[in-house]
Amino acid sequence: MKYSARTLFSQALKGHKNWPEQFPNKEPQKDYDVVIVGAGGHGLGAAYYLAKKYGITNVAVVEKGWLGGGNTGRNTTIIRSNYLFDESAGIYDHAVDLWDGLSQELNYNVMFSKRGVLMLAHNVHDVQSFQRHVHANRLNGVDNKWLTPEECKKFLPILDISQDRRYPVMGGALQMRAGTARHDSVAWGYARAASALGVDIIQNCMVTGIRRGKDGAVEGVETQKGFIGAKKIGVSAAGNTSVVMDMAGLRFPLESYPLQALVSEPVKPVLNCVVMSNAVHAYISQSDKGELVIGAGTDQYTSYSQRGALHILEHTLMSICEIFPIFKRQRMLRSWGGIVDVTPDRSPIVGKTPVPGLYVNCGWGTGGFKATPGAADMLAYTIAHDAPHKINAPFNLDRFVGGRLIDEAAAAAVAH
Ligand code: FAD
Ligand code: PYC
Repeated sequence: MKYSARTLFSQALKGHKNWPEQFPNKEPQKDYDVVIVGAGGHGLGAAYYLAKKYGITNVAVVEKGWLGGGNTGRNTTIIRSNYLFDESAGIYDHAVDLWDGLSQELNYNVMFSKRGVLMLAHNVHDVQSFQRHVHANRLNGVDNKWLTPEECKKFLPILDISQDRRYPVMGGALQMRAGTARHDSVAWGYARAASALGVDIIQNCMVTGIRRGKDGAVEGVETQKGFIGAKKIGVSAAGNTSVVMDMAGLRFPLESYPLQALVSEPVKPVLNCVVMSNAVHAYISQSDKGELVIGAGTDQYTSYSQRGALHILEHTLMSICEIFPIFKRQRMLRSWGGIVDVTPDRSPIVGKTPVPGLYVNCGWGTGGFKATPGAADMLAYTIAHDAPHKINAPFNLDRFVGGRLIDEAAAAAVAH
């Protein structure tokens, strides 16, 4: 008998000591108060906060694959809150605050490591833009400071700051509360904690339809395991949101793109922080195992495939070597891709939809891992109160009608 890679992977997970006792893969009941579509960090976290903060425990998280197998398990784990606009500072910094106590909250080590994120400036535009970010961040109480090339070098000794390079380092913005976390631990930590509070996690169960009553309100979801009734539905299905929303008759302002990453063979500690270079398009950190973790750019073409084009990886590695010639002979171990859904202003949508009882968390694009606890908290709040919290209120769907965009794409000059 032949097994797919996915089957083998899920069998390997079952062999893990925490499986299945601590993450029971339930069969669905007939009815729930809330069904969350998508068992990524955001969906599992929302289920956890619904149960923990609001006592809503009759909740199911319905997942087409395995928990954490989407973007949550595929990203480069960069956590930071150094965005330009006030609204972004509100939601991303709320997330960074929650990251701080998350291991204790979940009793599961998510390995949040505040090793600092250094964003390198290579031209006058970068310098002006990053300094503007530093000022805006500080006005919002978000830590971020400007470093000269010498200060960058002092902080990151392997950095080459000679000014005759093709992309000279003209300075950098350093956020010290920023860093990385262990991505699958986040999904598993939320899953275990939610499950312990009574939440059902139903894997291998794709949602294929959203049933609405005569009054237009949601009644439940059609799935591969049959109909599951729900008074409220929260959709947190990154990359696939437009497909799921279409099931409710809604057209969403989203495009889905593959986004890739890759890791090198493990090496001894060499990189003490996260480095981002928007102009050259290189993002790199070193994992606790020693692998260099490298993020690529999105493909140019829309797709729902969890793999991207080879030339994107090639470009990424050229960029990394441009900034760090020291890595030129480093061998790569593996690469993978995920699907990210992006909005026109590259800011997320977290809130109510025009369909009564249907809520959404999407559009985090290339940058939603950092937001996981904050987004989950806000989705849970919105579902519990049938109204957004003041932090996620600006990230509503209506802004694409009214034009009150939160244009972080223009602010950063790249999608990240
Ligand atoms: P996911 O983890 O993708 O969860 C959504 C789940 O919904 C999936 O498990 C999927 O299977 C499920 N689903 C979809 N459709 C259905 C359906 N019909 N029925 C049932 N289930 C369904 N962000 C950062 O902040 N920092 C980074 O460094 C970073 N790097 C990235 C690098 C890569 C290569 C990628 C792909 C993404 C990166 N991101 C990063 C973005 C980040 O990973 C995502 O924004 C975030 O993980 C989204 O979390 P989620 O829980 O919403 O989505
Ligand atoms: O959001 O910081 C980010 C990021 C870096 C690479 C992909 N996303």
